[in-house]
Amino acid sequence: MSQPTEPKLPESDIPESVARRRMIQSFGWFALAAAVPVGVYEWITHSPKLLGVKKPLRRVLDVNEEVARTYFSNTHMVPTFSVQDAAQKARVNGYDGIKTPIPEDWKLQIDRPGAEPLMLTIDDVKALPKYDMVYEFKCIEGWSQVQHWSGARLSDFLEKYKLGTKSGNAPNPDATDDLFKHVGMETPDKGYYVGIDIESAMHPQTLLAYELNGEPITAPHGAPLRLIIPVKYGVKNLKRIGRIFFSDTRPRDFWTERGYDYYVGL
Ligand SMILES: Nc1nc2c(c(=O)[nH]1)N[C@H]1C(S)=C(S)[C@@H](COP(=O)(O)O)O[C@H]1N2
Ligand SMILES: [Mo]
Repeated sequence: MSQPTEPKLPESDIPESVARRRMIQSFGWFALAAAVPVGVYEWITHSPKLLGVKKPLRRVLDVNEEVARTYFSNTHMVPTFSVQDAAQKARVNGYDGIKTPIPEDWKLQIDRPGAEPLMLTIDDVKALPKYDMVYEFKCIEGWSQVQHWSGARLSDFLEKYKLGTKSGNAPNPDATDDLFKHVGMETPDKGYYVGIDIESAMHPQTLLAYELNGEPITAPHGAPLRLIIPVKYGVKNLKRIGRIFFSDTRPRDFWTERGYDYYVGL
């Protein structure tokens, strides 16, 4: 197997908005989630003096509640396009974990705390409401393409199968402590694997996708089921999902092990 050599995006090529968001990320997603909707980010950056002023504890609690709501409402949406704008032929990139034939007995394995793993079929995923996502897929190698994917929202999936929580209940905006911090996914042969923060996993535009351009996904694009996560670069969009699990520690990540940023958000 040849050494993977996805070139790292030079810092100077990173748009200012991305650089700023990265800075905010290091400050913490919770801070961003809390700050943007209530204008606190502006307040902090433009009125540093006020930071020294003691605020009633109640205000802090309000902000915490805002965090919990935002966690679920996920107001930041990636721009979408009409179906006609999608490339007729989607580009293929990356074969790690999909070099062997798709296992004939393929099932989607979902690990759960204190319970047997769920073993699901593609029909189980198709039973959920179907969404189309036409958006600009971006690879850190420097290419992008408007692509049309369809599938079930990962958030609907977690809700239906009561996943991502320590209690075994469905995710609940009033109990974010109950949520695991990360989702891990890997191919059936474990040749490719990603870790994703739960906020991005539960974003309304994140799909368990089974169609590309209205047709079942082909093997090179990740049949029978792949992750489409528009708030992340291509690397996190794992093809041929075999297993999904949840944890509070970062799941291992193929490209992070090869020197990439873990978060790789847009
Ligand atoms: N299993 C697996 N998934 C993967 C990869 C891979 O090598 N193996 N490459 C990633 C990268 S770097 C990109 S850009 C996208 C490309 O998806 P595509 O081939 O459908 O264009 O898949 C991602 N998911
Ligand atoms: Mo990529």
